[in-house]
Amino acid sequence: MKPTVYVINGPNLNLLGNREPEKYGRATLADVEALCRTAGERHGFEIVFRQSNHEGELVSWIQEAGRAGAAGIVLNAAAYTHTSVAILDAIAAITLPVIEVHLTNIHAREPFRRTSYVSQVAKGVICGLGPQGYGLAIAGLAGLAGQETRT
Ligand code: CA2
Repeated sequence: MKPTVYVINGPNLNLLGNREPEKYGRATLADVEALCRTAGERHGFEIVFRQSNHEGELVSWIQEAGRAGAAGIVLNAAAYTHTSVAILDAIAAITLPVIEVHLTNIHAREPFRRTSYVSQVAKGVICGLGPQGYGLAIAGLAGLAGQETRT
């Protein structure tokens, strides 16, 4: 059985591609999911892809990934990145690597976006590269897991 990577997306990311394309681009969340599945195939991972607008649901999925013994989590917690001690605590309570991803460069935007609770407990952080950041995060998890990659 292939190891699993959870890709977890936070609030409003369901709107991707339909609103504010100048900020977040034209790719939809379905496009991001397809990109993740392609990267998963390349790196030998099963992909569980989720999105929620609810903080507690994100916390439950982080716990689920921990219980399931996943290879890692790719997490775009969206606005909860900057506010959620609950998500920080959930990540701190599991041992799997979490790669924090943002479509935009959160350091080049409003000052409040420079604070990330997720970064304090993430193994790595990728931001500003758009949807390809998700693929790079999956490649990073493959490297950490010593996973064979298809050329
Ligand atoms: O750049 C990112 O990926 C963010 O996580 C996106 C969040 C934002 O709060 C973070 O600071 C950075 C916002 C997600 C909202 O997504 C939308 C997509 C299309 C239209 C409106 C919102």
